[in-house]
Amino acid sequence: MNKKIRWIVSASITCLILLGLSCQDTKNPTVSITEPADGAEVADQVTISAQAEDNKGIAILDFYVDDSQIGDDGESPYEYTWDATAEVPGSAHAIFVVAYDDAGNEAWDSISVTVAQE
Ligand SMILES: [Ca+2]
Repeated sequence: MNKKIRWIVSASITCLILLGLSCQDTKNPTVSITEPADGAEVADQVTISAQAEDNKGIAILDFYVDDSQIGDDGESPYEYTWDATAEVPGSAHAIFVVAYDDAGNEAWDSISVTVAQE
């Protein structure tokens, strides 16, 4: 191997190592549901709000009610409106929000709410 090729090869390997270290995002985002409050009584159109942060940037938040995804939001403020009008009065429901960063790391938060009696 002549000197020039050897230099190119070693420079390329160094670049790959540096690139890998600087680009890899292994830090999970954080997320918390800010509205409604855990244990709240809800009715009609329920706005679900969440705060999410990440060292590199949030890609998207997925919103779930009772294990079914009802929507997502990719821009702050993160929120989605759940239509609870068809739910049984007095019934309890789990609200679950998952946040993903650009590298696919995730975080989640969940609360439970009760649909108000008529
Ligand atoms: Ca991250």
